Amino acid sequence: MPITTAFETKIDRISILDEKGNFDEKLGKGLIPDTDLIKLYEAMVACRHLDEVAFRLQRSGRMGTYPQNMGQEATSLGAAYVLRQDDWLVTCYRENCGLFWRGVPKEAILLHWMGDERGNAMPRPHFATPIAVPLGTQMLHAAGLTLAAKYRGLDRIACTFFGDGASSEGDFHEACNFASNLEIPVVFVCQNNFWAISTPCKINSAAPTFAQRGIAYGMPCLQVDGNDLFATVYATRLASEYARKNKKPYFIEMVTYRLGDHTTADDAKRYRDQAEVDLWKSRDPITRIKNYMVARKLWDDAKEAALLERVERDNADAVSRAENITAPDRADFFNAMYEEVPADLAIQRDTMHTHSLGQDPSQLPPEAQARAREASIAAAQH
Ligand SMILES: Cc1ncc(C[n+]2csc(CCOP(=O)(O)OP(=O)(O)O)c2C)c(N)n1
Ligand SMILES: [Mg+2]
Repeated sequence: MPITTAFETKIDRISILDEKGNFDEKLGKGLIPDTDLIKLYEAMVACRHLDEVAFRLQRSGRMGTYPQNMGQEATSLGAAYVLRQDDWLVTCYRENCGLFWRGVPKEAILLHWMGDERGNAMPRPHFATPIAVPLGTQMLHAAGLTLAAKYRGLDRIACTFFGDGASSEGDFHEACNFASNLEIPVVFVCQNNFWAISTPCKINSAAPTFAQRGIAYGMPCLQVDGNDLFATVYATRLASEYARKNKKPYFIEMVTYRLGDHTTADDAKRYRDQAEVDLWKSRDPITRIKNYMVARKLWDDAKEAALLERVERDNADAVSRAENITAPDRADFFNAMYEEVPADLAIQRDTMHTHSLGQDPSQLPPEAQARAREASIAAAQH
C-alpha cells in the first residue's frame, strides 16, 4: 500500500502594525475606527500607569505581591474590545487592561492584591471571573460557563486567557478536550510571554509554536503578534465569529513579552539578559500605537500631557477607594459560602469572636466545650 497523508495543516501568523510602523492596509483598514483607537490607546496608558502605582504600593508595604502587566496590554484589550459585553472573559492575572475596558473597577484588582476578598466579587454586568492565580483552573471554568450558556440556548461565548506555562498544566488539556468534544464555543488565548517565572518557554514546549497545541484537539489555530493591537483585534474577531457561528472552540497564541519581573517577589535579572528585555522594549505595544497615531496626526504632545494628568488622578482615586473600603464583617467569611449557613458553621460563625488566633473555647455552647476538652485530653495522651 502506498503511504498516504493522514493529516496536514499550517498555522497562519497575523501581524498588521509592526514595531517599525509598517501597516498592512489589506488586513488593518477599517478594523479599528480612529475614535476607538484613541480610547484604546488611553486605556493602555492608564493600565500601564496603574501597574507603576501598584508596584510602588507593594514596595511601601501597602499591597501584597503584585504581578505587573507591563508589555502585555494589547492582548486582553484586543479581545475585550471585540467580545460582546455578555460574553465571558475568563482571565488569569495579567489581563487588567481587558478587564478595565469591560468596566471592572480598578479597585477590584487592587483589593485582590491587597488581600481583600471583595476584590474577587466581580460585578455581574462585566461577565468576568475573579483573577485566577492557581494556574490552569480558569480554562475549565470557561468551558463550564459556556456549556451552561449553550444548555440554556444563549448565544454567549467565552474567551479565556492563560500563559505559556499554564498550557503545560493537565487542566489546560482537559479544558481543550472538553470544549472540542462537546462543541463548546470557547476562544482559548495562550499568552506566550516567553517565561513562566524563570522557566523559559522552550522548556514548556519543544514544539515551534504554542498555537499548535490546539491542533491536537481539532481546533483552528492562529498565531498573532500580541504586541500589535490591530492583530489581537483581528484574531479575536475571527475566532469569536467562528466560535459563535459554529459553536466550537478556537485557539490563538498571542506572542508578547513580560517587560517586568514575574511579580514584585521576583528579580528577573537573575535569569534573563537585559539585551532580550531591551529588544522587547522596542516592540512595546503602547509606543507602537502612539507612533502610528502621531504619524496620522491623531495624537500630539498636548493630548499626551492631558491624558497623563487624567490618568494620574483616576488611578489615585482608585487607590483611595481601595484603601478606604470599610473593614469586612467577620461573619461574611461564613455567610458568603452557602445560601443557608449549615448549623455547625453557624456555631463557628457566632462564636469566633476572639482577638487571638483560633477560637475562644469559653464562647462555645456547653456540649461543644465538653467535646473540645475531651479532644484536647486525647491529644495530650498521644
Ligand atoms: C497550579 C499552580 N502551580 C504553580 C503555581 C506557581 N506559579 C505562579 S505563576 C507561575 C508561572 C506561570 O507562567 P505562565 O503560565 O507562562 O504565565 P505568566 O506568569 O508568564 O503570565 C507559576 C509556576 C501556581 N500559581 N499554580
Ligand atoms: Mg509566561
